[in-house]
Amino acid sequence: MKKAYISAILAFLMATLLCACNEKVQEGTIMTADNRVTSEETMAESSASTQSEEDKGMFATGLATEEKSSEVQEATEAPAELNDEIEERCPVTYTAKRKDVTYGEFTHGTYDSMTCGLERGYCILLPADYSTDKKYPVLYLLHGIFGNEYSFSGDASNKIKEIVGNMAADGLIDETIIVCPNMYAASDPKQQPGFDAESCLPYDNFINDLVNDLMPHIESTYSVLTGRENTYLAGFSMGGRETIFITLQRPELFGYVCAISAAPGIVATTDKFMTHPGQLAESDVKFTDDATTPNVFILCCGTRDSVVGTYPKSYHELLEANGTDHIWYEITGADHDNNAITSGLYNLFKQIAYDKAK
Ligand code: FER
Repeated sequence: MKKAYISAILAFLMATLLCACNEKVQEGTIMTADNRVTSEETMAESSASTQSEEDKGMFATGLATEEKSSEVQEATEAPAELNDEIEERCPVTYTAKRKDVTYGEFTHGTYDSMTCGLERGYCILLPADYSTDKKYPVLYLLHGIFGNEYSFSGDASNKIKEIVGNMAADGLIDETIIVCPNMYAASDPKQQPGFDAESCLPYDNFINDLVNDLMPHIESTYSVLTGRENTYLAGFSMGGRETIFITLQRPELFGYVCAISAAPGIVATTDKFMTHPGQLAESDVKFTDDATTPNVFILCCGTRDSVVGTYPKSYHELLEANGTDHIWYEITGADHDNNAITSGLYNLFKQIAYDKAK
C-alpha cells in the first residue's frame, strides 16, 4: 500500500516535470518575447489553418525587427553623390524621420473589382502636399501571404513613408504615390489564403484585378502620371512572387520593378510549406524576345531568410539562364524582415533616380 502511494506521488512529480519542460521547449523554439520565429521548422510545421492572427501578420509584412527609437532624428549622413550602385542597407538618412520633412499619410479607398465581382479595398500613401495641380508617379506595393491592404501601412518599422518622403525631399525622386492593394483576388469573400494550391489561386488572379480594375481606378481617381515610365511595381515575399509573375506577363506596363524576398511557386517545386504546381514552365521565366521590358528589374533577398531561403536566388539563376536582364543582390544578414523591405524600396527608388537623371 505504502509502495503504491510512493509510486503515485513519483508518477505525478514526473508528469509535472515533463509538462513544464514541454512548455519551455515551446517557448524556446516557437516564439521569443518579440514574437520572432526562431526555428525554421516551426513555421513549416504550422499549417495555415492553425496559424494565429499574429503569426499570419509576420508573413504579410516580414518578421518583426527591433524597432529603433521612432523619435524625430537629425539625419546623420550627407546624401552621397548619385550613382547606380546597389547598397545592401537603406542608409539611416532615408529611414530617419527628419524635422524639416512633412510625410504623407495612408488613407483607405475602395474600387469595384470586375475581376472578383466585389468591392475591394486599398491603402494609398499620398505625398503630404498632394495637389491636383501636379501629377505623380505611382508605385504598386504588394504584401506577403495572409496580408491585406493594411499590412504595410500598419507596420511603422518598414519606413515606407520616410524612405519615399526623404528621397523626394532630397530631390532624388519625384514625389510618388504608393498604393497598397489587397492582393488576395478571390471572388468568394469567405475564401481564405493558406499553404495549398487552391488557396493560393486568388494571389495568381491578382494580375487581372490590378491591370483591369485597380490601375484604371487609381488613374481615374487620383492625379497620377500614367505609362510605364511612371508606373512602378514592388512586392515582398508572396507579393514578390506575384511581382515577378506580373512583370513577366505584362512587362510593358511597369518601368521599374523590385521583387523582395520572393516566395516559391512561380515554377513547380515543393518547399517546407507545400507543393507548388507552378505558375510558369522554367523556360517561360523570361521576357519574350519582342517585349518592351522594364528599365529596372531588381530581385533581392536577405542571406538569412528563414522563410523563402534560396528561392529568390533560384529565380535570379533562372532569369539569367533564360537571358532576361535584371539586377540581383543579397542583403547580408537580413532575414525575412524589414531590413530586406527597406533595402529593396531604397534601391528601387535609387535606380529610378539614377535612370531618370541620365
Ligand atoms: C511558400 C513559402 C513562403 C509559400 C508562400 C510563402 C504559398 C510566403 C511567405 C510570405 O509571404 O511571407 O511555400 O507558398
